[in-house]
Amino acid sequence: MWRPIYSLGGIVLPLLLLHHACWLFVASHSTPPPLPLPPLPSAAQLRWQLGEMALFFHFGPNTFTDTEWGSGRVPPSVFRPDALDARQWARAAASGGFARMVLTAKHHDGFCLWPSSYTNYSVLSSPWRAGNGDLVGELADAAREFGIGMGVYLSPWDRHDPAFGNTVKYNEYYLGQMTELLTKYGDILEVFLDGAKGEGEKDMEYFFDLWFQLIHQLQPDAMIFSDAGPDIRWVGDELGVAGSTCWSLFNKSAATIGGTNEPFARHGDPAGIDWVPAECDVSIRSGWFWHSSEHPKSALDLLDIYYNSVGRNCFLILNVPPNSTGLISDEDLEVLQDFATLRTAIFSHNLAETATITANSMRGGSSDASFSPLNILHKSIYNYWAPDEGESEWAIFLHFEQLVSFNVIQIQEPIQMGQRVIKFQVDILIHGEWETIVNGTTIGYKRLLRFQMVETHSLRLTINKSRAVPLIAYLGIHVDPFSVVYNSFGAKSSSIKKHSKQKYRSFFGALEAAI
Ligand code: FUL
Repeated sequence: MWRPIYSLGGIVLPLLLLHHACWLFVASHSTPPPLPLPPLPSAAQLRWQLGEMALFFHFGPNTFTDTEWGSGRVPPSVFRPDALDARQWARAAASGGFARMVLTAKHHDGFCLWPSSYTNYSVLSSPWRAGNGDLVGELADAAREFGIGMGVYLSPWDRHDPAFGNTVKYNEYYLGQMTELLTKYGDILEVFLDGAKGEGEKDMEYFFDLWFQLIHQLQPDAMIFSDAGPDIRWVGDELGVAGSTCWSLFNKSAATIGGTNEPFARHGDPAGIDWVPAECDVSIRSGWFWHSSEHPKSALDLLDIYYNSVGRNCFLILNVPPNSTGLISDEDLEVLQDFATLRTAIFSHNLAETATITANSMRGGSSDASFSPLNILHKSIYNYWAPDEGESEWAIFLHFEQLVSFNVIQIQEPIQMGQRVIKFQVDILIHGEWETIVNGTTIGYKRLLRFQMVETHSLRLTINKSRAVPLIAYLGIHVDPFSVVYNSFGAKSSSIKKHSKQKYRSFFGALEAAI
């Protein structure tokens, strides 16, 4: 029999209230992320940036003739790397922490490291593998085996091919070769376009727009590198050093290939409408090609370069030229391994993990943990701290139970949401007063800051100025006992260069004692 609902009295009413309470509970949903701030990186640009570093291989006839810029008239018979093993190159990249490899498939001398069907000036005419070799193919296979990306350098300036100087003919030749490289070897993730051309060389026009369209059509995920992008820009020097202010924002239309405006390349443009982050190219030796008289930089030099490139919102492409046997020399391999060990020693310990972390504001309020300041401990840019809208200064506080000593800070923005921070500072509490240890400008993907060792119970990161509400993805607090000028072990560490791995190990001991 039907009865009015109210007549059930004591049972239905509480059930109804419970139902409504549940609804209210379910309805208190999370706050969505703030709006991304354009320009934004593409998926391929994000993938490239997260990889942080690539190895660059300059290799070709120059390796055998002690030359940097080959004339294009050297006979292919000089190319005889009898012990060549592309797997050794790829292993060095993978074990050294490099996400990609880029090979000079053709340098300015015009010699092709793959059997191009448009010229005989290639491996085809050399004694290497009895003229049946294909170095681009061997390296692409090795890259796949070791799980790293592959890229190619195809020099626009060609000192061998007779078509160079004839605009239409040479553009046809160049695009024919580009098509071979981008269709025969699987995924190609970077195309490095070098703007160099010697004085007094023949004049001609490169059809860059056509090149870019074809490259993206054949390899949609390939990053095209040049002075002007379109995907990544040259940083403007060959030292591996970016500007201490470095925006991934840029204006492609204001840049020309082969006519770099260095300050613009180094710093980017905070008002730029294009996302074109910088890549820093530098060689482990003074030359780009291998010369028996040259030796590699030290692991400490590379660490310095890392701070000034990856640590300034850039990507590092480190050239390690294989020698005339076709192998990376042992001394270079040792430096690469030591460089990896140094980075692990410094960055695998984050003192922030021992802190109590708070912030002056949190998006969604205290009942919603989605944008909590605790997110800064996750090693991912996809979890981040977001303050509420409407603040004019933003701060994260770290309190340590025990006194902590450190001399490096690592900060990351979630760049998938756009690059935002314009100005920030880091303070520590000393005898009840905040003292500034670092003033900085841009952060971007990763900012690494070194300073003299400090000791404190409390640290504050303040964002003073930002293009929109600032977002922080990661905060690392580290000890670097190796960098000479920034640590309290200075006297000892200056001698590291002269010593072997053994010596580094004793400094790792010092590091462990310090944390
Ligand atoms: C320069 C070239 O001239 C060098 O030989 C080297 O390839 C370097 C990466 O770019 O412009």
